[in-house]
Amino acid sequence: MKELAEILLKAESVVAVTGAGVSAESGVPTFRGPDGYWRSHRAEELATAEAFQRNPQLVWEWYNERRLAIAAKEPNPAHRILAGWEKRLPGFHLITQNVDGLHQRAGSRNVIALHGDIWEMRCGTENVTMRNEETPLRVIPPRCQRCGALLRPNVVWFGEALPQAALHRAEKLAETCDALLVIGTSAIVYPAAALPMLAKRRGAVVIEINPDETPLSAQADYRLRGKAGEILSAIDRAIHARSPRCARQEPAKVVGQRRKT
Ligand code: BV8
Repeated sequence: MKELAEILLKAESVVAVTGAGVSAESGVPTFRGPDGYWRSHRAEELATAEAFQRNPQLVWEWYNERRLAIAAKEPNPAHRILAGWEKRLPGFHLITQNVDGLHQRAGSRNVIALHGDIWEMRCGTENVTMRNEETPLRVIPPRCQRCGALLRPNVVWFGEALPQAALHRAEKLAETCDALLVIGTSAIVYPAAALPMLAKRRGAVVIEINPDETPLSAQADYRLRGKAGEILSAIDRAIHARSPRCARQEPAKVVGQRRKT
C-alpha cells in the first residue's frame, strides 16, 4: 500500500472510475452479481428505451424500487474516502457509472456521472430535466406537470449515447492522468470500460480494486483483490502516514494482491 500511496501522492492527476461494486458495501445490489435480477428480469432488459416504450409501468416500478432501496442506504467508507481525496489529492477526479447518487451524498462535489442520475427525470417533449427525490413515487408512471407527457428516468439506457460533454471530459482525463483507479466495475459496459485502456496507452498506472477478476485485470498494473471500502481505507491510511497533514480515516485490515506487469 505504501507504493500505491507514493504513486498517488506523486501523481499530478489521479482519476478514479467507479462502478456498482463501490455501492455494494452500502447494501445496493450490483448489476451482474447474484442479486442482479429483479422479478426475473435482468438490468440489460429493463434499462432500455424499448422496454420503456413497451411497458413504462414495469420500468418505472423497477426504478421506484431501486430509488426506495437506495434512499434507505448510506454511503460507505469507499464513497467517503473518495470524497476526501477530492480535497486531499491535487488533480483528483471522480468518474462514475453509478446512478445512485451515493458519491454525492458522501460529499464528492465534482462527479462525472457517465450514466446519469436515478434522482432526476426528463420530459422528452419539453426536453427539460428535473430533480425528484420522492420515495416512493406518488404516481407511477410519473407525468410532466406542464404537458402531461410520460417522464423518463434521466439515466443512459443500453443503446443510448452517453452525455457527450461528460464522456468527452472523462476521456480527456483518462488520457492525461498519471494514475487511474478502476474500482468495483465488471469492466464490460462500454464506452466507460474503455477509459482504463485510454489511460494505460498514455502511460498511466492502472490500479484495479475488485474482489473478482475482470476483462481489464490482465492489463492492470496493480490488481487489489478485495472490497473497495477495505482496500481504499488501507491506501488512505498509507497516504496519511506519508502526509500527516490530513486527518486519519478509520483503520481497516486488508488482504490484497499486487501484480506489477
Ligand atoms: C452506447 C444506467 C452507443 C441505467 C447503465 C462498444 C462500444 C460502445 C457500446 C457498446 C460496445 N459494446 C457493447 C456496447 C453496447 C452497450 C454495452 O456496453 N453493453 C455491454 C453489456 C456489453 N453499451 C451501451 O449501450 C452504452 N451506449 O454505447 O451507445 C451509441 C452511440 C451514439 C448514439 C447512440 C448509441 C450505454 C451503456 C450505459 C447503460 N446504462 N446504467 C441504470 O442504471 O438503470 S449501465 C449499468 O452497468 C450501470 O450503470 C453500471 O454501473 C454499469 C456497469 O456495471 P458495473 O458498475 O460494472 O456493475 P456490475 O454489477 O457489472 O459489476 C460490479 C463489480 O463490482 C463486479 O466486478 C464485482 O466483482 C465488483 N464488486 C462487488 N462487490 C464489491 C466489488 N468491488 C469492490 N468492492 C466490493 N465490495
